[in-house]
Amino acid sequence: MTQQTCILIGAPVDSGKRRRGCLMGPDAYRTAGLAEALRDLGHGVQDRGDVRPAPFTPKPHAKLHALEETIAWTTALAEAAEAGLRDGLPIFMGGDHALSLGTVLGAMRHSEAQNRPLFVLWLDAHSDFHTPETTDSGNLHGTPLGYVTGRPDFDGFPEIPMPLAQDNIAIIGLRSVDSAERAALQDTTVQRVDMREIDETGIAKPLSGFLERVARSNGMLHVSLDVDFLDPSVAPAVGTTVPGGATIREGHLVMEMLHDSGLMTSLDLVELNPFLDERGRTAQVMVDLAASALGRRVFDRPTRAF
Ligand code: 6HN
Ligand code: MN
Ligand code: MN
Ligand code: MN
Repeated sequence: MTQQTCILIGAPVDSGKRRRGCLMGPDAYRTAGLAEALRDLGHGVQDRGDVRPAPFTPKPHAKLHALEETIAWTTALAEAAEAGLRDGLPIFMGGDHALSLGTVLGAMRHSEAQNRPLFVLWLDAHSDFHTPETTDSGNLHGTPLGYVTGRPDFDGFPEIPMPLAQDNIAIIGLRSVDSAERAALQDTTVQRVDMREIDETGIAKPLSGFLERVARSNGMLHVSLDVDFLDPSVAPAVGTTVPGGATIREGHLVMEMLHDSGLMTSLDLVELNPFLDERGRTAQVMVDLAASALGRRVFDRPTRAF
């Protein structure tokens, strides 16, 4: 198994929505033993501590919650992501999904410097494709895919160098998409895999199709794992639970396939709200999934094409 240098980066972002608690996420992952699990697999692990937002002045906004703070996090996390990608495989311990405004931006800058295309795998019940104009909730954790694909009205956010190509995005696990997001997504080539497709065909098939495309393009692959991708019965510690989510086995299969592919270059663990957890079990599930993505296996098996 290839050994990696895993760079753990705490991203205690709590500004992407109104319900508080995701700021405790990084320490929950540390407590649940993320670093130890990765070291047990033979990887090098560096915990760089928690990122802080760039300086900002909060300004009230008629609709958007904590806009200035979220912009400040985006600036800081894009830099942390770029630096982390230069040194190894960054794993962002969130924090709510607004952190991906910054981590994907950083990955875009890095892949541009490497002259390799960036692909993004979004494992989520939601599509997070809003713009600051289309969001009804005003919660910016619902906007990162809108931002990185160059949708309008992200005033004040860092400039997007070159929008992420729609063809390079897959969203898997969908079961809660707002009508404005649906309308916008329907005009795109973003690969959308909802729970019905997963029920009908299994999760491996759409995922392998996507991974094949990444491999063919010699792409870099950023994976963003939202806790609510999983069913709330197995992962209750999230503010935006939606019934009918992925099972533990579907989650692990995705992670195992990612590992077999050797393609993943950065990983977000987002939306864990330890205040809502039951004796740390959601944090533990997320640590176990990350370990699967980095090669944890019960038995060795012959490598097969993904
Ligand atoms: N997430 N579409 C809803 C909204 O408020 O815009 C939910 C967003 C959920 C965000 O999954 O990270
Ligand atoms: Mn999300
Ligand atoms: Mn979600
Ligand atoms: Mn919405």
